[in-house]
Amino acid sequence: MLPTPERQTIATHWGLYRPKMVDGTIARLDPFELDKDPVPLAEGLVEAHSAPSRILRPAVRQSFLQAREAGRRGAGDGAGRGYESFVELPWDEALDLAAAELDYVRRTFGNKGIYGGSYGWSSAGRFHHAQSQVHRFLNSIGGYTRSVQNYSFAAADMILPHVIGSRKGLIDGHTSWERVVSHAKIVVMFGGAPLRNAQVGSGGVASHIVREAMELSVANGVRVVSVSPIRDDTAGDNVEWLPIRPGTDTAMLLAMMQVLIAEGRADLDFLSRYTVGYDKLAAYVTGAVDGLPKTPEWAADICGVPGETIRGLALAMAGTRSFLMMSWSLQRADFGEQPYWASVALAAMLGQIGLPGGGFGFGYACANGIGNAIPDVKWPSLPQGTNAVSDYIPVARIADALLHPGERYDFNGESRVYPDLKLIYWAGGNPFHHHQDLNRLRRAWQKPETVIINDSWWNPLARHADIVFPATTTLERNDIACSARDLFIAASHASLVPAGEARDDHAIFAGLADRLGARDAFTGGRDIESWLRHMYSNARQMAAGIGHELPEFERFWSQGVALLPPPPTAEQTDLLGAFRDDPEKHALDTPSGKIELYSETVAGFGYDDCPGHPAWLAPREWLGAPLAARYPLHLLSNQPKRRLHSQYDVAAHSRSGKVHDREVMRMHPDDAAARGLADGNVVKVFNDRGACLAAVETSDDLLPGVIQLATGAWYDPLPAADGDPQPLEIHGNPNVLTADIGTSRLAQGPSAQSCLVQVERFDAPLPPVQAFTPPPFVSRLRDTKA
Ligand SMILES: Nc1nc2c(c(=O)[nH]1)N[C@H]1C(S)=C(S)[C@@H](COP(=O)(O)OP(=O)(O)OC[C@H]3O[C@@H](n4cnc5c(=O)[nH]c(N)nc54)[C@H](O)[C@@H]3O)O[C@H]1N2
Ligand SMILES: Nc1nc2c(c(=O)[nH]1)N[C@H]1C(S)=C(S)[C@@H](COP(=O)(O)OP(=O)(O)OC[C@H]3O[C@@H](n4cnc5c(=O)[nH]c(N)nc54)[C@H](O)[C@@H]3O)O[C@H]1N2
Ligand SMILES: [Mo]
Repeated sequence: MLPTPERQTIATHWGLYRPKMVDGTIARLDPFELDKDPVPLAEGLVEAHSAPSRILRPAVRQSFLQAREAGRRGAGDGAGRGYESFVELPWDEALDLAAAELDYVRRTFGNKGIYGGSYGWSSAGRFHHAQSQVHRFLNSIGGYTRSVQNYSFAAADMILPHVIGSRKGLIDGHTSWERVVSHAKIVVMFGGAPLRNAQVGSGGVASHIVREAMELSVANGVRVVSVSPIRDDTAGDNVEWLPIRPGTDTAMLLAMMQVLIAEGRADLDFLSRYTVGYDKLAAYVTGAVDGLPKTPEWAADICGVPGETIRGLALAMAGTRSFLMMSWSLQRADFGEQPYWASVALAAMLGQIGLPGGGFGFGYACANGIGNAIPDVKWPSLPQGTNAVSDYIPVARIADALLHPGERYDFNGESRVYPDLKLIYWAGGNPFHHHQDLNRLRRAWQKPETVIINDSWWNPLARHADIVFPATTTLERNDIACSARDLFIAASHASLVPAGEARDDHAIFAGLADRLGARDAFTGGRDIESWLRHMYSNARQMAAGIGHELPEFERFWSQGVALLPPPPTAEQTDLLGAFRDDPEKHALDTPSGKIELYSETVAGFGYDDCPGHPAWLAPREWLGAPLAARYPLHLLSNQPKRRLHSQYDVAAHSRSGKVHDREVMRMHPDDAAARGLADGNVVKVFNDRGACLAAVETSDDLLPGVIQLATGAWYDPLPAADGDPQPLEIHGNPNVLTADIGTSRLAQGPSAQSCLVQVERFDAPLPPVQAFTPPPFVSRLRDTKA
């Protein structure tokens, strides 16, 4: 039996909370007492627990059920996905049906016909982490086709190993915030450092650190320059805003290199000792190879930052301790590999990599915890078992795979073939949130024979499924939370009774595993309590390994939170500091052992969309593209302030940010005036891929020509009874507009930020938003003729 907690705790991706219980329900969620900067995202949690759109019982799409009950399956089964009514079924029947579908596919096509990538953030607890559960389950029944990479930083993830031999400085190994703002005199942030985004951290957050870091930069007199299309990406008295056209950072970075070379300020000692390929890159930058010197004036025409400003910034960075911070957003774009490679190259020319608070790093405000000073520890997670299927797809190529099975595609030097996916199982992610070009995804999504999902709400993913299982939420189950970038391990105590007939993902998968002869392989012979005790004992061992004793389980569970001490400032290291100290002993894992400004490997792939050194490649869509004549506005679909992706969009905190129930789209007053628009007007945002409605908010915090519509409004297309391939989306989901094209043949990452649109006033009567109303339910029809 788990002990009754003295101090109840709930762990979310945006913080730890102490629930105040009154009469068996949560009256209030107070932030964890040691959080220096708690955030309001938990406000929706309790409300969403019993929202009308909670999934209460297992449900099956009507025509899918009719077909299966009539013993039919085949092409066209998926045509009604997204628009049909559902039939609620008793648990046993729904589990039988799902198990039969899984069994049919594995017997007929092999386990490779099951797509179980199931990308998504799930919830914070490590045991009930839905992705780990679904992977463990699918492995226990013979495996599945998986996905690699993520939507966050796929391009970076693929290019950085070619350049610095690892992903250090992307997800871990960062020079700490503390060291940056204590040592650097100038910090240049491409894409800024939005506090908005640093609200969250995957796995949870004990204390939010970015506001304090920015305050310390003011106190220390650090010059902070934010190079970004949006001013309020970065807050602070010391922030200089350099507005830049989206997608053009590489041009500016190349021009900064050109200045260093032309002015004799490139650090040739550093370059010769620690890098290879400088000569080839320099020949491109100076124009020796193509007759086009990448001067600040050349770059100014592209990026809109004045040439003198670019020159001044390059020289300022060369003259003092400087740090280059790149947000992940820059690489979720056409040729997103380039700005990242270029930033490493610029940092190398500045010669400060590995010095205290000098050099470069990525994503410092993209999640709380990046740049947190933490010891090198590995917190426990649920073991996922072994996957007997070796095939995979790059995660953002899902629609390509569904539409083009058997076709070849390039990926990081390999020529691969898209698998033939027959069944999709998704738990803990929302592709109708995260994927680009949702009209295309909807077409692709009709192809598989079966779609099974677990979720807690009737969100767009659930509506597009055949079999829907109701999953419990964080509030309804006991769990353990910890984050790879933080110093805490926390209990997450079950505080509310599950809504309706909701079950834990673990119980859902145990029920399926049972039917497929894999119960023991899936459960490992443990119940939930013994899993929690087991995972915690792994954490204790890990902590003991770095000389720290965590409390024994009973005390931990009772207190709710245990912390590791941060490493003393004196023991903190800088990214590539060891390499700088001894480049032979700490050689990088690149072919040369050094930083590769030119990569023979990448050049050898022969990709015109990712050549052998960083280069300016004009994106398909940007303000300088021919298409801008028709679609003159650059859409940035950045992260939402009031929620995590699509999560809890149903609750008041997120909904209070909407106007006329629509998501707010910000635009410059000049762009609004040119279209006769005023604050609060509802507009249609459109391009050749689709159209959505949104409410206008004017702001001179945006560069003219740029509009901003955050992600996460639940996809709400008008019913396409007439088969309209591009139904109007009425809620404000930008992914009906974004392009579903890989960043390059190297990384095949998502490129959502390269997106041109037009905006016009929407004068027709406003269709009511349906996204938060569950789909219609019908009772089961036994008559299945037709
Ligand atoms: N245009 C555009 N698109 C983008 C981005 C962008 O910048 N622009 N950003 C991209 C990025 S970086 C990311 S990471 C993705 C995020 O995309 P996702 O991670 O897919 O988005 P979420 O809304 O967090 O989806 C999580 C889903 O899991 C469900 N869930 C939560 N907990 C549980 C649980 O315990 N069990 C089960 N079964 N389900 C659970 C939630 O209800 C929700 O439906 O979006 C990407 N999409
Ligand atoms: N509140 C909240 N926080 C989140 C999330 C969330 O859903 N909600 N999602 C989390 C996740 S999964 C991720 S991966 C991170 C993502 O973190 P980021 O990648 O940093 O997220 P964005 O908000 O897309 O982009 C930040 C800013 O970059 C700027 N920008 C966009 N394109 C360009 C460009 O071409 N050049 C320059 N210089 N600037 C550009 C935009 O002004 C934008 O506001 O955020 C995390 N934080
Ligand atoms: Mo992400």
